[in-house]
Amino acid sequence: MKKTIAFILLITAVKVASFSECFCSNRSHMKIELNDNWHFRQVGWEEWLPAQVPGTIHTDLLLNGRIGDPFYRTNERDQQWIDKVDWEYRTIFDLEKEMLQQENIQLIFDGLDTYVDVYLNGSKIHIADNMFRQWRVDCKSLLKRAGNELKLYFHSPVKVDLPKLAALGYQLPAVNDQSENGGLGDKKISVFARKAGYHYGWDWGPRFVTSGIWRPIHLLGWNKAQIDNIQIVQKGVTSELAEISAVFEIESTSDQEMLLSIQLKDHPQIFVQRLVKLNQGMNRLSLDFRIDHPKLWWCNGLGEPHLYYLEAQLRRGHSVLDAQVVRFGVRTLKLIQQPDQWGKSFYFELNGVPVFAKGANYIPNDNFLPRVTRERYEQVVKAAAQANMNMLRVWGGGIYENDIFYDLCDQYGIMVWQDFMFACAMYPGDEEFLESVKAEAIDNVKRLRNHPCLALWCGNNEIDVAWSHDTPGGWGWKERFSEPLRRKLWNDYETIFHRLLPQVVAEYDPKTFYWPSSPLADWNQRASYESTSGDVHYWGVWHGREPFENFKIRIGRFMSEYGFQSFPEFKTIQSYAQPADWDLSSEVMMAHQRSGIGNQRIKEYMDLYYRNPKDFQSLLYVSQVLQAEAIKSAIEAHRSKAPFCMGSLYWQLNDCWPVASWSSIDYFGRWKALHYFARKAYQEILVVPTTENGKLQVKVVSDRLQPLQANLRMEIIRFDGEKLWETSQPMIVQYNSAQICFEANLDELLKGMDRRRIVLRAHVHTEDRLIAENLLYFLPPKELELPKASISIDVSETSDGYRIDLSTDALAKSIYLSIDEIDGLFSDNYFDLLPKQKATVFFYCGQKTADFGRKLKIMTLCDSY
Ligand code: BMA
Repeated sequence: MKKTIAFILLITAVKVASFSECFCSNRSHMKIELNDNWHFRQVGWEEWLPAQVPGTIHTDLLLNGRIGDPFYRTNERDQQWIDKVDWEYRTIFDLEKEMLQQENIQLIFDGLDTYVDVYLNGSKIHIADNMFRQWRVDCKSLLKRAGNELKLYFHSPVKVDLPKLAALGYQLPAVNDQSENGGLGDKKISVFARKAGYHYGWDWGPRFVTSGIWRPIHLLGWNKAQIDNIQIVQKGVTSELAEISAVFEIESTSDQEMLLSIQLKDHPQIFVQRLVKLNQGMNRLSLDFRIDHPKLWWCNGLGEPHLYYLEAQLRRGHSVLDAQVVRFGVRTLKLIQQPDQWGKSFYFELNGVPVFAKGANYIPNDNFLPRVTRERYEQVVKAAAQANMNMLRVWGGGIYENDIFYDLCDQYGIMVWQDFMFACAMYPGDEEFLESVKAEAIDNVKRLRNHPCLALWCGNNEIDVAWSHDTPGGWGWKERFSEPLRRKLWNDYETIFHRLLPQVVAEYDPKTFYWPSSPLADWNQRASYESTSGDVHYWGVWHGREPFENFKIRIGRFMSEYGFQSFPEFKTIQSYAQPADWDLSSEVMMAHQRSGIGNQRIKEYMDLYYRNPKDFQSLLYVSQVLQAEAIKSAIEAHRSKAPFCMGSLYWQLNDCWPVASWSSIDYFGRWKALHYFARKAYQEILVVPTTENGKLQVKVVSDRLQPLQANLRMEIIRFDGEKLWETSQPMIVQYNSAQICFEANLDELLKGMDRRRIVLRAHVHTEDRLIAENLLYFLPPKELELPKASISIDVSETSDGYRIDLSTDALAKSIYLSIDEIDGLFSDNYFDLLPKQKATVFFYCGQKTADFGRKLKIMTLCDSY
C-alpha cells in the first residue's frame, strides 16, 4: 500500500439537500451482473444443460431432471459420483460500449466452490481454491463488445485432495467426515479443502460435496478511482457522544486529487468533505465525524437496535466516481473476562450493561446454499428473535454467512458469536494452506466488521478440547501420533489459532475480541465441565448419558453448547419417507439420523421419563416434548445461576435438511416443541420452581434493566382443578440476578397430597399483568396419572389466520395442535392447560382453508400411550 498524503481542504457542515438525491448521481461506476444465461456439463459430455447461477452442480442436475431429490429417501447414496468428476460452466455475454470504455474492469466472484479454473475468451485468468474468499480479477484487456465467453472449470474436490492426503502420509483427525459414505473408505480429505466442513457430512447432515458458483458474479467497471472498502471505527462511544472515523481504502489509477465526502442519512448536519490527494495504487485515509446523543444499538430485549446509514462519495468536479452506503450501529460490545470470586468472568457487555446471552448455535440452512432465499434467512433470524434470543453462534463447520444474515441480525438485535470455519478436525500447516487461511480471514473480517451484531471472533469449534495437548483426555486423537508428529500438529494448530487468526483480527477489527477455540477455559487453558472461566460445551447429557438433572449441576460461566435430539414432525418426515419407511429402524429413517447413537439415546432417555409411545407418530411427538423439557430445564438452570453463568446457547437452532437432530426449527422452518419452550425460558422475566434435596425452591430471574415491584403467587392444583394450597408474596424483581424467592420443605408442603395427580403453578404479576408463569410436577411424566381431558375449542377467523380458544375439564398436558393441509405458525404449542384456565392460540398462515376447526388436530401426552 502506498503512502497517502491527504490534506484537509474543508471540513464543513454543508447541508446536503437530501440523502437519496446525492446517492449515485452521475456515478461513473458500472456494475453488470453475470448471473444469467449459464450452461453446464460434466467434462466429457457433448451436451450443455441450462444452469442456475448462483447454484450448485447437484441442484442444476436436479433442475434438469438428471438426478432425483437429493434429500428424498436414500437418494444421497446414488449421488456420490457427482463429487468425483469434473464439471464446466459457461456463459456468453455482450457488453455496452460504455462498459468497455471504463479504464478498469474487474470480474468479481463473491464465492466459488471450490477448485476452479476461470477462462475468459479462451484465456485462463484465475485459479480459485477457497470457497470462503471473494475473488477479483482484472480483465479489461480480454473483453469485447459481443460474444464474450466466461468459462469455469470445476475440478473434483475429491480428485484434488486425495493426492494431498497421500503426500502427507498420515490421516489428520476429522471425526465428522463421512468418507465411507462417499466411497472413500477411511480417507478423510475434508481438512485439505477450504470448503464448508458439513459438506462432507456431520452428525446431523448428509454428505454432499458440492461444487459450483455459490455466490453471484459481476463485472465492475470504474474510472480513475474507486472506493474499495470503508471501515467504521468507533473511537469513543457514550450516550452523549460518538466519535467515529470512516476509514477508506481507495484505489486510484494515478496520482490525483479528489473530493471525498460523507453524509449521515437523516442527519443533514453531519457532513464532512475533504480534498484528498491520492497516489497511484491503494490509498488509506479517513474522515472523522461525531454524533451528539447517538441512538445506541441494543440487542433484542434491551432496547431498539438502532442503525445509521452513512453515504460516502468520491467526486471529481461534478462527476461522482464512486458512492457507497455503509450501515452501522453505535455501540460498545466487549467480552469481559475479569477475575472474580468464582474464577474469571466471561460475559458480553453491551453499552456498559452486562448481558446474559440467550440463544442457540446456528448452522447453514441447506446443503445447497444458493437455494436459501432471503425469506428463509428472515424466517430463521426472526424465529430467533421471536424466541427472545439475543445471540446466535455461527458455528465453525459451516460458512461465514451471507451478508443478508448479518443484516438481519443487526435489524433484529441478535448478537453474533462468529467462529472461523474450522471444526472438530486438525488442519494442515503448510505455507500454501496458511496463506489461503490468512486471505480468507482477511476477506471475511473486512466484510463483517461494520456489523453492530458482531460480538466475537472465535478460532474454531472444539479442536482444543478434542486434541487436548499436554493434558490427558481429549477425544483420543493425539494418541494416534508419534511424539514428534504430535508436536508438529500442535504447532500447526497454534500457528493458525494462536497466531495467524488473532493477528488478522487485531489488524483488521481490533475492537472485536478474539477467542481461540470454543470451548476454552482461558487462552492457554483447556475447558472442562468444572471450568470456572471461559465457555463450556456440556455434553454430559446426551453424549455422556448423564440424566437431565445434571443440567442443573454442570454449569459454567458461559454455556456455548449443550443439546438433545428429537425427530422432526410427521409432515416433515413425509417429505422424505414413504409409509413403508415409517419406522425408526427403516433404512430411510436411519439415513436421516446421522448420529450413530441418536435413536438409541432418544429411546434411553424417553424410557427414563416417558411412557412408551403407542405408535410412530406418537413417538415423534414424545421425542419433541422430551427434547423441549430437557433444554427448558437447562436454560432455566443456566439463567438461575446468573451472574455466575452469563450465557446459554443451545445446540442447535436450525437444520440443513429434513433429519432427526438437536434443532429447534426444522429444515422447513417448522417450530419444534423446543422452540416454543425456548421462547418461554428466554422470556425477560422467568420464574423457576425446582425441587432439590427435599426442598421446593422458587427463583425469579430478570433481564429487565429496571427493578420491578411484583407479586409472586404459587398454587398446588390437582389435575381435576381443585386448589390444594396457595400463597402469595410481594417482591422486587432485580436485573441480572437470580433471586431465591421462596423455599419450603417438600414433605411438609405436600403432606396428604398424591404427587401423581398434582402440579405447582408459580406466577409473577405486576398490578395489572401476568409477567411470568411456570409449572412444576413432582414426578417424571411417566409416573403421572394424567386424566383423559375433554378439551373444548372455539375457532374464529382473523385477518392473518385463525384464533383458537381452548379450555379443558382436567389437566391437558403437552397439547399439540396441528393441521395437515396448510403450513403456518401457532402462537403457542405443546403447552399444558389447567382446568379453570383458558388459552388463546393464534394460527398465522398465508393461505386459509375451509373448515379449519374440523381439520385442526389436538393431541395430548396421555393420547401418546
Ligand atoms: C457439538 C457441535 C457439533 C455437533 C454437536 C452434536 O459439539 O460442535 O460438532 O454436531 O456437538 O454432536
